[in-house]
Amino acid sequence: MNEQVLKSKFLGALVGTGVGDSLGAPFEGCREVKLEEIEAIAERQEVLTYTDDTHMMIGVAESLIRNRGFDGEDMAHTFIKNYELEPFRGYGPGPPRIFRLIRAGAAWDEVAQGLYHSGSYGNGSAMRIAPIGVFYHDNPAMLREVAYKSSQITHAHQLGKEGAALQAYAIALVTNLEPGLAFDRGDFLAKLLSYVTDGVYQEKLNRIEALLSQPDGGRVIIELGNGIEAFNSVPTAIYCFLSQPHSFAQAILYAIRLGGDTDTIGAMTGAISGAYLGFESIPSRWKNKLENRLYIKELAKKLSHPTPTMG
Ligand code: AR6
Ligand code: MG
Repeated sequence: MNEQVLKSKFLGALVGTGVGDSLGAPFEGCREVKLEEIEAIAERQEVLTYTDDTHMMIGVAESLIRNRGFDGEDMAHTFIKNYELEPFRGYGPGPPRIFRLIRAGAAWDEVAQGLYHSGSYGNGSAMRIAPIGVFYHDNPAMLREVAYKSSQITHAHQLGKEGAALQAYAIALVTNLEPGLAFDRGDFLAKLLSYVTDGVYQEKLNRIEALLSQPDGGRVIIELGNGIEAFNSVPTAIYCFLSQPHSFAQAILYAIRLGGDTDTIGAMTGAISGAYLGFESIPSRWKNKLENRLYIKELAKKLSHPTPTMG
């Protein structure tokens, strides 16, 4: 693939996360969201402010760039440093507890196991995964390993780790596709299905094709979910991307209209759509207002240069 196209996809995945997150944030927890309201609120805001989703995605990118690949200890401490600087980003209850324990000396790859008895299956490790998805886009085995290990820092439950790997793989698959060519939905879903190892995700992925053939937002919420659990949001984000694969704006708006965990489902849909369609597909009215956009773009550019060296 042409280097410029690939770079645009890295930019699209990272900026797409930020735009989806910040557009969805005002509607977190809402039951039904009106299209006009999403556009109106975005228009009224001078800056589109992001939440923990993008804040942690930035931490993932910073650590990958610094180490030219994954380093768990460094990524954990990057999360902690960023959290301590900006604790107001709307973090879920789990990560700050983990950060305090690591600060007190706990091992970065063991501490999260103790949360909620068997580790968290919240969507917090999938929402931040875009830099890993694009960075390891041509190495599915390493992608899985790094997705799991990066999740282990805060989300050690198997369903949390698997959700992160599934979201990362969806991003990787579309990063490898030329946006101008026909999109083969069946092939994309088949690849995702054969990648996931958990029955909960397989079952949800199996429902997507039927839901796409008879679009009904209510059924999407019932069958795929719109909650904070990874298994109730990662398959939904994949659905939202597939509902509008050729329009970043339409995919994001669809995701937010479902209500529920709108910032995170928006962020994850934005990551996939942006990685497929590239930076140019993200409407200027949104991306030009994204908080910290120059820094996020710089991270995406740096990430698109080095070659992965470590798993
Ligand atoms: N058993 C029961 N409930 C669980 C379990 C479990 N094993 N794991 C998670 N939960 P957390 P996040 C529930 O705290 O994933 C922010 O708004 C539990 O109720 O790990 O980083 C983000 O933007 C727990 O409080 O946080 C995301 O939208 C909740 O899942 C969202 O929060 C979240 O898990 C998730 O953030
Ligand atoms: Mg959030």
